[in-house]
Amino acid sequence: MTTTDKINFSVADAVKEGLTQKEKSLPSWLFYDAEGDRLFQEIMNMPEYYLTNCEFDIFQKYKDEILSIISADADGFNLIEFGAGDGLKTEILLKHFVIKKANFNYKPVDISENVLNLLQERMQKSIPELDIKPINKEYFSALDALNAERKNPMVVLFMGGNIGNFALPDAQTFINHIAEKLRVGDQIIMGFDMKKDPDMIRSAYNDQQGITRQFNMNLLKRLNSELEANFDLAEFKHYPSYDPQSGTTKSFLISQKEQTVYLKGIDTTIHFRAWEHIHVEVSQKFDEDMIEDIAKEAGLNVEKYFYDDKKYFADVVMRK
Ligand code: AVJ
Repeated sequence: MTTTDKINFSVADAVKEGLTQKEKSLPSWLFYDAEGDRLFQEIMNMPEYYLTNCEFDIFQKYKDEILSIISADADGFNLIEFGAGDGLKTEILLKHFVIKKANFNYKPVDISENVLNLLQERMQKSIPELDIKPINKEYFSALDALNAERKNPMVVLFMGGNIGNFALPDAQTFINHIAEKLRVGDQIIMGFDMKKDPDMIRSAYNDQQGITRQFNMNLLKRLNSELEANFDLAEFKHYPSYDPQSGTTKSFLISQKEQTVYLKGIDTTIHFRAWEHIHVEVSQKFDEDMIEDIAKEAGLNVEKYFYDDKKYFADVVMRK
């Protein structure tokens, strides 16, 4: 096998584009190779990573109120979920909706057929009565396909802190696009991580055991193996920041000296000044005013905030 045979071109393109810009950056989806998936699971078990339990608590506590706000004035609804993952959290809602004999179908959307198959298997085992129809498409084409055939209202679920991985203008564009495809009365339920004690936020992205550090450094390891790069991991450091004014957490990999790295797989040489950074992730935090503004701009009304006990996180219901 030659070098180029092994290379995943979307990774190669993203890395080349990100590292040859004036301000170096890498897209955060690059974190998630097999090792990155494993490390993220570990992050979720860290005491500092408060996000893990928030949505569980919210769904356990408010599943009934969530159902009534969804089905308030409809005979039935289509529940579309973007990025369901393993479905562990969604299952709490789905079980309750089925017990309450709500008239709905569940349509998880993912571009990975594998993810959908695992999810379907799991749900069929734990909730046999569930009407589940996975859609193996990109998010917005899935909404188009559903719009072509549906009568009942649609509820779009987008949970986790996932919207936070977009820079704010991109988050707005993403929500605008969903909203454009909704009909009047349709709803979105979206998870937002809220502004809180800045020290607590910084610790969540810099746990004591150093798992988040490993998660970030794994990006360079990945480039070393997939793109045959020669990053010396000891010469870079993980640095997370939080700006309470903007609510933006950013993670950086910082070059601790002037150095040159060669990525053989894409025949690219990258020069780093001492203390130059690579921006690798945004994790945006919100307050109610920000959410209100985003909703308004997208032509949506905020109907309800569902919070965990400590008000760290909100699942927000918005209606067109
Ligand atoms: C998966 C986007 C919710 O931003 O909190 C965790 C990813 N990065 N620790 C987040 C992540 C570092 C996480 N999300």
